[in-house]
Amino acid sequence: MINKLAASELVLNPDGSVYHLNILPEDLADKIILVGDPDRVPKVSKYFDTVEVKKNKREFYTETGTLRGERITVMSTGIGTENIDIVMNELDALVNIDLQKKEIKTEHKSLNLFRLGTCGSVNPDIEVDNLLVTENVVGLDGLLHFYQDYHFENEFSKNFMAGFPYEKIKGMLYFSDWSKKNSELFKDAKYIGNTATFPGFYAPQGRQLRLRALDDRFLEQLNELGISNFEMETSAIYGLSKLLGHDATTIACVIANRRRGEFSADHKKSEKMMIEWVLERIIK
Ligand code: R1P
Ligand code: URA
Repeated sequence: MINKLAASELVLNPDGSVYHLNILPEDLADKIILVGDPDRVPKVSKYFDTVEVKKNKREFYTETGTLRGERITVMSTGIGTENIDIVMNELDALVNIDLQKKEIKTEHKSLNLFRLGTCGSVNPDIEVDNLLVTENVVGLDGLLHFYQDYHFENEFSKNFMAGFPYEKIKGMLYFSDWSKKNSELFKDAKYIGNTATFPGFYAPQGRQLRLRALDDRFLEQLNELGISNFEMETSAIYGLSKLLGHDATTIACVIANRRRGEFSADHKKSEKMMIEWVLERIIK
């Protein structure tokens, strides 16, 4: 491992903040809520008692404050695992790299990450407008294959690989699971399930507008392999958290049941319920 990083590797803004997130180490709490939609940031921070930081660049909006005396950050990631690659590396740099010296710190700091997202269900029995916490995740986006030494295997991943019928895509798959440390907090969730993270919203999620998707039975096949739901970020959050030494959990409200063709009648209400449910559990 190279300890001194070149200016081209760890890019900083003129004020010393990390390039995309546009924040400084002191702007960040150790407990971080990640949301996809930038409009979800104030919907979370409105519950904070104080807000001391409000910064943004592109789709990355950050607010840091306190709730019941504890420091907490909420940050938007935008859509997709490419964005998560940026978010996870820059969050880690903020705590584990001396930005001024551009040197990796000898002491490692672990962050506690909670993704509050929306998702679609591939299990006909999962009711919309309920919460689902991700235990296992399969990434169909390929991101973790660009990192050396990433390997994760458990019973779920072995069974999934054994049954996955799409040879063209098989090489892109990778797996991870939730942080055991956080799992206790969410054990009373309505659904604890296995999530597929897709590299797109349309054909990768089986949607067909003017273009045909790979297979009409794609989502059904995934459900038969143990997948409950899907979205576009969790594989990268869980996979990079394992590599970087952080704890991560995804909680999502199910806004669509694709097998039953149903969409939430009021997904803003489910989003609010999710935010309150999670804040109650992560800040005592
Ligand atoms: C697609 O509409 C987006 O919604 C889901 C997907 O993962 C994707 O980012 O999550 P968010 O509601 O957190 O953005
Ligand atoms: N998020 C997704 O990525 N897909 C859906 O259908 C719903 C939420």
